[in-house]
Amino acid sequence: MPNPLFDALFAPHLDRETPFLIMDGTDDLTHGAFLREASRYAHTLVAMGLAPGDRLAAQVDKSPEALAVYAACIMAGVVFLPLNTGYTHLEVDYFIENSGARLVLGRADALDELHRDCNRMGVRFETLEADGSGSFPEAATFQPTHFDPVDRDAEDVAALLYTSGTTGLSKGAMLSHRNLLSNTEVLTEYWRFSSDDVLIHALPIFHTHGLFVASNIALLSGAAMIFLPRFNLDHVLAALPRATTMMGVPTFYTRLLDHPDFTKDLCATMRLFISGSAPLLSETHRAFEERTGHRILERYGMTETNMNSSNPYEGERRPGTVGFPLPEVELKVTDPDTGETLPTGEVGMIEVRGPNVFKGYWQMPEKTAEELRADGFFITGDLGTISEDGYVTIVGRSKDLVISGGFNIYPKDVEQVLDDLPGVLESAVIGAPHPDFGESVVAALVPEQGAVLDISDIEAGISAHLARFKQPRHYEILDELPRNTMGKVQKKKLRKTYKDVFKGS
Ligand code: MLC
Ligand code: AMP
Repeated sequence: MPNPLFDALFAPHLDRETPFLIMDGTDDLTHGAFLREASRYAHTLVAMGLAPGDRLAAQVDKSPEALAVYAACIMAGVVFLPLNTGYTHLEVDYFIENSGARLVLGRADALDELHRDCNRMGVRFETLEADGSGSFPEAATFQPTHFDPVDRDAEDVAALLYTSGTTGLSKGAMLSHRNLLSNTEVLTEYWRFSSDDVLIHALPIFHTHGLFVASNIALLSGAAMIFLPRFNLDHVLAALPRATTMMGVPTFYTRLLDHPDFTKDLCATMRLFISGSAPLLSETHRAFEERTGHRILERYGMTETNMNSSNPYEGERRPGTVGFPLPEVELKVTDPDTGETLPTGEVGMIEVRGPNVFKGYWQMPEKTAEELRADGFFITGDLGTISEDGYVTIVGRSKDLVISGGFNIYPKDVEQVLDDLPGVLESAVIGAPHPDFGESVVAALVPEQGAVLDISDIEAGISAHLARFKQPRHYEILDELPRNTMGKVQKKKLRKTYKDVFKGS
């Protein structure tokens, strides 16, 4: 019986007692041990009444057990919905409600709020802690260690990943077995991954980068992962001499470069550093090569499409570019107004088509139609150009989006919360260059007539509603927002005015 992701990522390793998750300080896990754990979880999902196609939402810390939940979902045909651990319970409520999740896995510290919300919504709640304990793994203790995978079609949805939008409404991107597997196969070959590799995994596993790019590639190739709970500089420095590859957001690389212990010698066993999720500055690329002799390989992707383009493994890794469209991916640059393909070298909207492109947004056909053309091209919202020799460069975004340390923040999400605070007439949220996070959030606030705004009140007022990473790091109080003749807020002007607020921070 076919189950495309199971057959490719898990089946070959079922009885392999080869290193899979190398843990710092706790027990390492072999491929076999990981899959036995995942099998017990898959039985537990069935025992809890989940059927193929049901959604499981998980807001849990990174751990082997959390990754095993993903694997269990694939085995049982359950749609996996991972959530940023930084989200407040109010943010999570929306995802649970919108997806119609049958089961929510959370941390005990969320018990009071999230558990209560789940009770209200009639959704089952179980716990999974960072150390692998909790009511869910407990329920799995005596389940069998073999699970016959549920039959799945390549077009069946394997995961639902929410991405916000310029309207402030989060949309669940439906990713099928084919979407995920085709991209994993292409990338594994493009980046030459094999069972000899040891990948430093310091990314979160609730996003495309850490889950589908890093973990799926390791599984397909049989590579091991040094599985760190988060990006801790000392732990990454300690891991480097045991590793061959690393994947990260640009903040990983700037932080490494800022540390005097990060040397060429430390990278002696490394063959490849990969960067993505946000623009890598050319100066970082050059400084990295000077320090280590390695040219970072930059690639470009997004939640809806997985990876679209990559600099080559062999050949020139050109700083400031995201390389060539990947095999099987068509990438074109179009006129944002007409959709016509533009001549080589011109800047326009990047559109992509291929087996990597998602199936659409969960129960939002009209949103899907706005971004996914009938001919299969997805309108990315990224502005770019293709050079004569085929390199793609991203020059900006048409979507109103801030990318901070690889996390996406949609200004509308933040503005809606700010506008609701007492004394705030209106707000405008922008991104400004930040030395550590690449970009960080700035809010311009206009008080209601007669009101005096106190920033600490504002900060307290938003903290229950917005994940910490979305919260503004700098505020400006203005008499009015700059507007054009049509009355539209001139964010470009605000970005220019406040471009230096994080300089030196
Ligand atoms: C943490 N904080 C952030 C933040 N991460 N604030 C803004 N932006 C971020 N990215 C908050 C913390 O809550 C903390 O709040 C403060 O900032 C300082 O935390 P820190 O200790 O410096 O942060 P750290 O834990 O080191 O995290 C930084 C990071 C992490 C860059 C290592 O954010 C990270 O791992 N980012 C990767 C994101 C990612 O995987 N993106 C892929 C998306 S998929 P306080 O209150 O203490 O000040 C995608 C598609 C593709 O985009 O192409 O890949
Ligand atoms: P997400 O929705 O979290 O998947 O974020 C996807 C967005 O991240 C893309 O649409 C781009 O704007 C941005 N992105 C990803 N990789 C890169 C890159 N290498 N350079 C510039 N932007 C990138």
